[in-house]
Amino acid sequence: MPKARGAAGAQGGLAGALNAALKERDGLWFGWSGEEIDEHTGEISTQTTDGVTTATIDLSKRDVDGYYNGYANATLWPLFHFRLDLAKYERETGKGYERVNERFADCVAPLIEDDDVVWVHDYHLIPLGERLRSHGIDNRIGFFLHIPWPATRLFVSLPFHERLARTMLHYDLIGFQTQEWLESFVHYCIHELRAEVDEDSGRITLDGRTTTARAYPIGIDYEHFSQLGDTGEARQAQQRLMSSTRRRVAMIGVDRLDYSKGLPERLDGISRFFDQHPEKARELVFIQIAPPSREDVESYQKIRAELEQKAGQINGERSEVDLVPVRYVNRGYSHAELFGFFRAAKIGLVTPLRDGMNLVAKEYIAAQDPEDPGVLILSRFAGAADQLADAVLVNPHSPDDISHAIATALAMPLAERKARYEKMIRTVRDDDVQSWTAGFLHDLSVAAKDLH
Ligand code: ADQ
Repeated sequence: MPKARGAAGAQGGLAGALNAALKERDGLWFGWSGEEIDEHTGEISTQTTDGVTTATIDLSKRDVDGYYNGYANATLWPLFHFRLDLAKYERETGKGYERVNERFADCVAPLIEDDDVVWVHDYHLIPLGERLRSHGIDNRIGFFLHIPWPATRLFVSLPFHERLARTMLHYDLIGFQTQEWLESFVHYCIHELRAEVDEDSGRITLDGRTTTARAYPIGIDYEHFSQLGDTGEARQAQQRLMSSTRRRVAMIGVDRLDYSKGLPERLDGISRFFDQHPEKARELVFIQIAPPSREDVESYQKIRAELEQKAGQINGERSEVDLVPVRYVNRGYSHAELFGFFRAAKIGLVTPLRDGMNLVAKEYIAAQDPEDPGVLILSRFAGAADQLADAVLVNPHSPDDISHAIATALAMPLAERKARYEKMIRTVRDDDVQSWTAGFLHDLSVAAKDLH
């Protein structure tokens, strides 16, 4: 069986999802080590653990500033999350992005063998497929975008948008999280690139090359995650939360500290809820777990300060000697501990302003007690809302909507909680990360047949 070749940017939320897929296929993971060095050397370090070989290169400080902190995280990330107000357009960082993708192609091309399937992940590496083609690699190459693809009207604000979009068409298969992001991409291809599109099969043809674009909603590793529930670590975490909240209802949010996750807006919604139901301040505790991320990017420092200020304000207004309504925790926890916290929390608040998918929503459902499940409040702008339509769906920009959803969740009878949970757990369990990987890799092999 051909080995799988994976490539991804610095490890993040999606690393866990991919490891399982690589393990099964004797795969090789290639990417940035996360380390900075003075000058780029192109030296590759490899390490094999549990059947997965990891090959990484270090990047120079200049490359990290331009490519990672600059173009990937201060240009593409905000733009693709519909935040034109935060997107920075700098030629220098754009050049850094292209330079580093070329470096990656240089380093990984010699590691690719004839039968290998190459799977490139995410916005850090959009041009990598096209760069590999220029190195003579004609293997099957697929690309998966973990974040949204923005509407054409937003995407065209990116200088050289056409150059970036055209590189996408060098992949054999392009995967998006949802139909909506797929449709935005197809719309761009039709109206800006004048590509020929067969919407039924997802085939896009331009300049004699054909690629297939489809939606593949990512799932969680359900089996592994649910087994964590039996560990002492999960039970202790659950106990810890329950005993510290006593008879109050615990409501939980777990996110990377990122402006796309809608955290200040969530606190505005909670504040509105307490304004409208002051008596509930004694009955409800909100726990927000949000470890800092991307701290070298300015907009991330701002969000941290804003959140601290808003949490402080609610607590200043509503605290009593024996009660603090908002607990804001600035650190990460293990998945086992998160399982325990999710199980103890009767309401899960997942309210991103925009999110490719959002795995926290699926983990919250997976951690519930089937006999007494909690209620998921979910943003309609998260990719996950398509599959989890039985959550209480909200507009995360509206404090009134969030407040109303909290009141609905608190009052929801057991029978309705169970009915909603039963529908949602089915998709979380069945559409897991293993079936996501198998589906993508199957289509990649079929999509490629015509070309190879
Ligand atoms: P992320 O933006 O990182 O990922 P998400 O899907 O919510 O977002 O989370 C990924 C993982 O990180 C989850 O397993 C979660 O438990 C963990 N995590 C998040 N916050 C945490 C915290 N405070 N402490 C500990 N762990 C935490 C990107 C896209 C998403 C998409 C994923 C996968 O932005 O839309 O769902 O990739 O494709």
